[in-house]
Amino acid sequence: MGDTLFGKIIRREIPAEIVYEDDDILGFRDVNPQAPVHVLFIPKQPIATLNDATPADAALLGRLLLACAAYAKQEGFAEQGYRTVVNCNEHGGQTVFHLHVHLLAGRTMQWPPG
Ligand code: DGP
Repeated sequence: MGDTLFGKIIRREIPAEIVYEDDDILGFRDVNPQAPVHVLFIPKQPIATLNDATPADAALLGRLLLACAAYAKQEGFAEQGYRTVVNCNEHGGQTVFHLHVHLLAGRTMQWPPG
C-alpha cells in the first residue's frame, strides 16, 4: 500500500490541526467536519484498511479507541457522548486508505447512519 495524505500529515509535509500524539498514534481535526468535534485518530505505521489489520495489530487497534476515549474525557464531552467510526472500502465510504478512527461529538448522532 502506497503513501496517502495522512502519511504527509504524520511527516508534517502538509498542515493539520493535531490535537493528540503519542509514539504510535496521531489525532488531528478532519478537514471536512461532520460534527462540532470531528477528529481522526490514525496509527503512525499505516494500515490501508481494517481488512489489512492482523492479530499483531490488535493492541494498536485497541489503543486507537482508548485514545478517542482519553481525548473525549480530556475535552469534557465523554459523559455527554460521542461516536467512533471506522469506514472500510467502498461500501463503508472509505476515501483515504490509511486506517483511521473518526471521533464525532458535539451533537446527537442519528442511527442508522444511512
Ligand atoms: P473516510 O471517508 O473514512 O476515508 O474519511 C476520510 C476523512 O479524511 C474525511 O472525513 C476527510 C478527511 N480528510 C481527507 N483529506 C484530509 C486532509 O488532507 N486533512 C485532514 N485534516 N483531513 C482530511
